[in-house]
Amino acid sequence: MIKPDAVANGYTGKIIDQIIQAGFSIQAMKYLRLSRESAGAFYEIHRERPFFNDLVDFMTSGTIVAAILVKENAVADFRNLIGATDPQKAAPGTIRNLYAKSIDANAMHGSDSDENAAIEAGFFFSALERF
Ligand code: FUP
Repeated sequence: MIKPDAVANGYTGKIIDQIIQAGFSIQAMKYLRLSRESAGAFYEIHRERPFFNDLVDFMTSGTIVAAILVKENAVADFRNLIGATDPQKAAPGTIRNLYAKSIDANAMHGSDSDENAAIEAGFFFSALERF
């Protein structure tokens, strides 16, 4: 998922190019804007954390791009491509290092396991949009 800060700052094309150059293929992709309810559901695991309301505010602040990406070892390779959650700690050349400004507005989301990738794909895309 390309988050609202990166879309609003005009980085969508550069980020998609970096993802493709890194060997991922795009199985499905769309622009959308999350409701508060859907953003809260997506980040349900963080509901009790102090930053939850700010996270929902941010994730509903603008358009996002959701995608299903395919690659061998995709979860680990994608997390390496996007870099650490805090952009100050993200390695040089990673998407968060290049395009994110803060830990809350950090440009990208990547699934943290194959299991969550399947759940998150189902969150954004109907069976008709996947194969
Ligand atoms: P990541 O898997 O790298 O997206 O990181 P987390 O699942 O730990 O966090 C999800 C989102 O919560 C982050 F992208 C931004 C937000 N967050 C904060 O705003 N503050 C924090 O201290 C940690 C996370």
